[in-house]
Amino acid sequence: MSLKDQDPELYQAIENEKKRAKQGLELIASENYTSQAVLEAMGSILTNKYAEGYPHRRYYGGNEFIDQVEDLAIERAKKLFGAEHVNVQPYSGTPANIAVYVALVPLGEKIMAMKLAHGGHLSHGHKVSFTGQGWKFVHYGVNKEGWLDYDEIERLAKKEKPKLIVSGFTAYPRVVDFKKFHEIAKEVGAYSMADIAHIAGIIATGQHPSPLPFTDVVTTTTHKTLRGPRSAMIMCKKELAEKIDRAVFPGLQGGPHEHIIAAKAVCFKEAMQPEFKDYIKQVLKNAKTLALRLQNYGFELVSGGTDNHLMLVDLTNKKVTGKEAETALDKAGITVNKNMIPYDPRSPFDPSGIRIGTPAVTSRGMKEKEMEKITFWINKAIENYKDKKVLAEIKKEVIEVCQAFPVPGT
Ligand code: DSN
Repeated sequence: MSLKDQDPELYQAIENEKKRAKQGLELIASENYTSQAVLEAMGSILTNKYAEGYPHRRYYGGNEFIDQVEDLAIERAKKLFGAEHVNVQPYSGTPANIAVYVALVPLGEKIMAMKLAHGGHLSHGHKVSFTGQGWKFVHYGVNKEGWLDYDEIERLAKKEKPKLIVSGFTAYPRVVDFKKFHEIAKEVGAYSMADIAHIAGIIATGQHPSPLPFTDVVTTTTHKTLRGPRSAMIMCKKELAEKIDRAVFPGLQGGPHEHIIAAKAVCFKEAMQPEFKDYIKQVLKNAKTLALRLQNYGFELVSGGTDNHLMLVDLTNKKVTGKEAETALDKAGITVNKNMIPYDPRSPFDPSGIRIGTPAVTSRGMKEKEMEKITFWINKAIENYKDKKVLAEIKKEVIEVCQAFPVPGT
């Protein structure tokens, strides 16, 4: 029986979400739209199978085809990123990061990472995350202009002597010098780890310097710029393979989600195609256009611009808070997220900024012309953030333009 017939209530919720996706502009920097093929693999019968263990070393019978699926995902990921070893089983980004910490750093020992308020991640040792409770994190930040200061990071590493140094960020709009991070780690006898979740697609297509092969461990989610299923993986040097694999299973996880692993294999193949490289090129062009146009409207961008798919807008001079801007834009059919800016005097619940990204709108085929239109709407919505009528008018225009840009998979 079809979902529609068997469970109309749930079916309707999905249809509503489809409509929301089609009628709105998705500018959340970590979101994207997967292909039909990725969706198909995720919805396949592979979800039925238990496959605890690793390919050709399982705790259950009947895994000959599951092994083929996982082998394909591993081989493709290795090729795509030039990795020595890949574990495709982590369920998501945070569990992947925890698995690395478990594998390489005894509980209670020191790890260094970027603070959340400056563009890090909860799983990089924030106190409300288990990571911040299980290990002793020391945090670096960006300078007053919003840039990483490698001399300062080196000074802190020498003083604190962590066992692991984490690079990779969720709200840093500039190129990251992964080589420098690795060198600092080696200087103090630490492992180097890069969490490339946000920029994985940019790295895979050679449009941002890669942390591989020199970084000891690289984690990534697979659903952001990489445009795959909501999941993650860990890449590492051969000599760390056993530790990492053991930390994932049996250390932290049980049965792998082979339907999602299949979808990752599909995504890795897609990411090797010339069309994907062109897609990422456009993501970057769109981000540059959006950033420049916002600046023309008097918006201040942390670090003064962007080199990647995202930008951080400091709304202080606009006399609007991040929460007010997010709410107003929502009403106008434009989805962004409120975000702390470095040295933010406000709270995470109502910070001074918003984060904007172009991966999702670019997957719909939008280009520079649409980015200009989008900045016009963003400016208008923020200038009139209390005016329901203006926001409703913008929403109407947004819906009209969106009709010409189908959402993949809907
Ligand atoms: N939620 C992701 C982001 O938006 O960057 C990180 O987990």
